[in-house]
Formats: sequence, structure tokens, C-alpha cells
Amino acid sequence: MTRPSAGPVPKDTVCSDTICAIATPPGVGSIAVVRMSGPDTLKILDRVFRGPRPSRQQANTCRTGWIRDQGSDIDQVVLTAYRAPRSYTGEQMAEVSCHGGSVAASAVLALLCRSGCRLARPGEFTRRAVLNRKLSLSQAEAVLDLVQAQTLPAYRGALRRYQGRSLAEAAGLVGELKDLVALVEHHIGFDETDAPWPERFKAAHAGLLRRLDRAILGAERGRFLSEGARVAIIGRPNVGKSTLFNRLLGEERAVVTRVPGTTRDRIEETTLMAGVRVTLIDTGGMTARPGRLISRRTAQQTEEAIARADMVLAVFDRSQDVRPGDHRVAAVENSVCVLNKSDLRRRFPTGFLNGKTRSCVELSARTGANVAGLKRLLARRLLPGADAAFSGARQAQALAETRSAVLRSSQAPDVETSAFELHAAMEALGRIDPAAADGDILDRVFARFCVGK
Ligand SMILES: Nc1nc2c(ncn2[C@@H]2O[C@H](COP(=O)(O)OP(=O)(O)OP(=O)(O)O)[C@@H](O)[C@H]2O)c(=O)[nH]1
Ligand SMILES: [Mg+2]
Repeated sequence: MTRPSAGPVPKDTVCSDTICAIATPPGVGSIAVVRMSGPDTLKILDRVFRGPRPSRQQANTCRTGWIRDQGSDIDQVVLTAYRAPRSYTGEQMAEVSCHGGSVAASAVLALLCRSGCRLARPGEFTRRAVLNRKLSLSQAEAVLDLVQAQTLPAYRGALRRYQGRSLAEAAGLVGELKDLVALVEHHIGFDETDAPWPERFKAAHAGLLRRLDRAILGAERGRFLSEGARVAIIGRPNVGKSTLFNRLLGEERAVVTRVPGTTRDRIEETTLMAGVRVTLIDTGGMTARPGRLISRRTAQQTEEAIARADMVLAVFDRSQDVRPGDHRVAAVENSVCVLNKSDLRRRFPTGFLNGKTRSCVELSARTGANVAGLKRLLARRLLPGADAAFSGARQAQALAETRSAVLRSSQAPDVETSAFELHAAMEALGRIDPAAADGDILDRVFARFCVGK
């Protein structure tokens, strides 16, 4: 597994207190694990463990014994001891495996708190692992994704990032940036009118921008895997939105009628597509002027659905000519076009969607013809490539800032500015796995964790 860059751990990050938490979910189970980390872990256990003395226990070994509170037995447990730095957090650690259910572990936890431990905050074990350079920040985020994964593809993606895929890819990008800086800085001092910027300069910028685009796309799609995606179905009244919604869900969830304006309140339903949890949103029809056929409230709900969607399916009725409402639907950016009612004779003009670079699928929601084609396209758009290295909003943001700086560098009026922007790009990229993350970033990342992780 790739480790974050080595180097001494700054003194101010070393944690002086010992924390504890129940690491297993609440409820009935065969075992429940209480986790401890910090310099006094084994000393505290010496006071409450009846069995071989924990502070003399060999690292990475298990012993059975009893947890006792002032002479009365609480539970027979298995104690696993770890010594710094060879543990998850990099500190002295222990795991106390109790009998399952909530009573034994809670009693052990309460006793540990009375004996010198402090209750851990959400994600504090992993936070300590980052502070002690056992994990990088992107690996810590991957830990959260591993725990929260609900599908095998989501889990596999997280596992790759936990194994250091993001670190390796970021290192590759930094390498390319350094090469480009060297190339650009080599030109500082030349009179640019005598020595125009070389072509390979432009090619290198373009290559880097392409690589960053792929990385950003992967990071955004990685978010779909962990958090799911929202897909809104829009179109003017009666084009078949609800029929398509039902077809994609595989059940008759929304009401379908021949009357335009049937769907008034937005309906949401979640389904699994290519391993991604997709929330489909059926909306009320869009018209050229809201307030006549479609109420203003319905129109507003549709606008909100579009704004919050990760992807929009813009549905048109292929059996009819273009109507005014279609123009508003076609104006929605980044949508996938669906030409519905392919079982009927075509009247929809072929040229209407030309010039708009986007995917188009012809299908019949009523008969089901080519709905599989739409599903394939959605799967391609939702699933990151097998090698996606980055994931989540924080990483996507750092990559987007890197990209902006590289773009500014490529458009810079002189070599000095170009080089300056490349340094800014390296700094932005470095934020994915900072050598020393500041408290604010750590707070934001670990707020999403559960206690005990
Ligand atoms: N022939 C044919 N009819 C379809 C197809 N899809 C939908 N329809 C019909 O078109 C009519 C409207 O379908 P809906 O799914 O209710 O359309 P909608 O876009 O949800 O309509 P509103 O909710 O009123 O905006 C119904 O009579 C459907 O049976 C299709 O692929 N082929
Ligand atoms: Mg409808």
C-alpha cells in the first residue's frame, strides 16, 4: 500500500490524551469492539483487565481475560494490543472484543472513561492516523467511502484509493507540472519576439488540461458511487416523462394519462443503475409560459429539480413537431436528449437538436424499445472509469482549481506569468494530500465519519 510522504511528525500534532469508542454498530451482534488509542492505552487497561498484564503484552497479539470494575466482572473479552507506531493510528492502541449487544460494550466504555480515557469524537481514530502520517487525507476519505459503500463497484473504487491510487496519480500530475515549469522557466529572460513560445509548450499545456479534465470527471463520478446521483426527467407536457420514469424504475410509480399536465408534484424514487444509487425525479411539464397549463408552483419545482440534478434527461415527443416549450427544454445545459415515442411516425425535425454537443437516444417508453440503450448511456456517464483516481467534492474542487491555473498559464501574456500560474497549479494540486492539513480541512473531512472510526 502506498504511504503518504515520510518525514518527522510535527510535535504539535502528537495527541497526548487517550481516546476510546465503541467501533461496532449498535444492536444485537456476536461481538462488540471497544477501541482505544493514545499513550496511556495499556496503562489504563492494566487497571481494569484481569489476565496477562496488558502493558507487558507483546505487540500485535491477543489475550483473553476479564474486564473488572472494583472486583466485579463486567465481561470476558479478547484484548488485542498494538504498539506505536505499528497501529492504525500510529499510537499505542487496543481493541477490546466484548460479547455482542449494547450492554457489555457500554459498560466497558463507561469504565474506561472513569479510568482515564476520553470519549473519541467522530472519525478521531482516522484523524490521528492522518496526523501521524499513517494515512494521507485522500486515503482517510477512502476509508469513509469503504465503510459507507453500498455496492461492490463503490467499494472497489474506494479500495483502490485507500491503496494509494490518488496519491500516485497526484504525484504523476505534479511530475508533469514540474516538467512544464522547467520548460517555461527555461524561456524566462529570452526576448519573446526573437524566441516565440515553442509549440511543445502549447502541446504540454493541452496534454495536462486533458489529463486534469479526466481526473475531474472521475472525481465527480466517484461522488456518484459513494453518494448516488440525482437524475431529473424534464420535457414539455405529455411527451412521456412519467412513462419513461416508470420504465426506468421497472414499476408503475407515476400516473400516466393522455391529458397534458398530469404530473403536478415532483416525484422521486431511488433505483440501482450499474451499481450507482440513482434518484430519478419525474417533473411537471415545462411550457413556454408558466401559469397557464402548468401552475407556477409546478414550474418552480421543475426548475429546482434541474438545479439540484447531477444529470438531466430532456425528453421530446418524436411524433410531433417542435412546440414552444421544447425550446426551453433544449436550452437546459448538459442534458441527455431522449426522443420518445419511436413507435410512432416521426414528425420531430432532425435538425432541431443539431449543433448542441450532447448525446441523443431515440426510444419508446411505452413499448420499451431501446430503453436498454438509454440505460447503457447512463451507466457510462455515471460510472467512473476503472482507473478513476480521485473522488468527492473536496478533491474535485482542488483539481478544478489546478485546471484553472494551468489554463491561465497557457493564456498568459508572458513567460513569467505563465510560470507563476504553474506554481499556483502545483499548490492547488498539493491540497488533495497536504503534507500538513490544517484543522479546518480536517474538521470538514472528519465531520462525516462515525464515532469509533
Ligand atoms: N405511442 C407512444 N405513446 C407514449 C409513449 N410514451 C408515453 N406515451 C403516451 O403519452 C401520453 C403521456 O404520457 P405521460 O408519461 O403521462 O407524459 P408526461 O410527460 O409525464 O405528461 P405530463 O405529466 O402531463 O407532463 C400517455 O398517453 C402515454 O401512454 C411512447 O413511447 N409511445
Ligand atoms: Mg407526467
